[in-house]
Amino acid sequence: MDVAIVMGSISDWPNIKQTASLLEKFEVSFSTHVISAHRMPDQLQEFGKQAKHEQYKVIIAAAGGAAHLPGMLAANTTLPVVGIPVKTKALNGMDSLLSMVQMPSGVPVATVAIGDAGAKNAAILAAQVIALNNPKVEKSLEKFRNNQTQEAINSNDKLE
Ligand code: RP5
Repeated sequence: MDVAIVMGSISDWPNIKQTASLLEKFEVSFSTHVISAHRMPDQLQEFGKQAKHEQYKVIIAAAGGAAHLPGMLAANTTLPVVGIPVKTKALNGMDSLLSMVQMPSGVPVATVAIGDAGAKNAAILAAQVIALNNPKVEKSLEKFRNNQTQEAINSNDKLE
């Protein structure tokens, strides 16, 4: 598998299944995992340490609240980690966003937007990395971009 999608809780899945759907569309191979940083700290560390050995090329990590999952995965691997801040009830995901994007110097988490846009952009960003060495994925991405452009152009027809 090229990409690992890791989420902190099964409660993240309704948001994160959009990431999985887009990776499928781009024909990027991936696996999905629930690994809670605070409820499964040993498993989290093990996953990060083994990720390169498992041949993953990118890790997508989604979490909400005090969202240490992506940062702790990044601390245990030199693979690129894309963080998705899950929208929370208490603070609308600002907590998730800041705890990912404000990683101290030395261990980056490539943080995307809160919620749906982030879930989709994480898949696109991961596919762009995979496309560097995979012409089939590169083609899928080009098609996706062209369709998106065409839809935006066509939306002019809806103006009165
Ligand atoms: C985080 O805490 C998860 O990523 C989730 O977004 C949030 C709440 O988890 P649950 O209490 O719903 O399992 O670890």
